[in-house]
Amino acid sequence: MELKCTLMVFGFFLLSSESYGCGVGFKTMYRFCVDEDECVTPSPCGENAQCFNTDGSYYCTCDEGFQSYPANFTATTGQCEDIDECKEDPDVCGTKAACTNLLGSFICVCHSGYSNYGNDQSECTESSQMRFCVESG
Ligand SMILES: [Ca+2]
Repeated sequence: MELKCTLMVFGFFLLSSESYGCGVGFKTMYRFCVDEDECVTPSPCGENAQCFNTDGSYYCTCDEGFQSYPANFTATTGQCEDIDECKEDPDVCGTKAACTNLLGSFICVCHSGYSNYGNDQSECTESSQMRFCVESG
């Protein structure tokens, strides 16, 4: 009878330690509490974000072109949203172009006669070809 009671207590101890012994962010492995890697796929950070596993927790940061408040967040405290570069900086493309916001990016479309020479995110200057025509014509 005494042995049976001891086994029951021991069994309860094992059960409880496996179910409740480890805090949030940890899991039981061979009766030890080890860090749980929350960043395994699917990532809790959602799209357009990077997940960083830490001891007992994790955090997310946004990819370039996206932002969140706060900058470091978890699935319950934030998410990444596209930065509207055209709104944030109305002069980002200068006065010789139209700015178009894209998901995670933006593009400057030059007015006629102006060019940013293949760098779609820079200000447009007077096209050298145009200048040549004006100068020679
Ligand atoms: Ca954008």
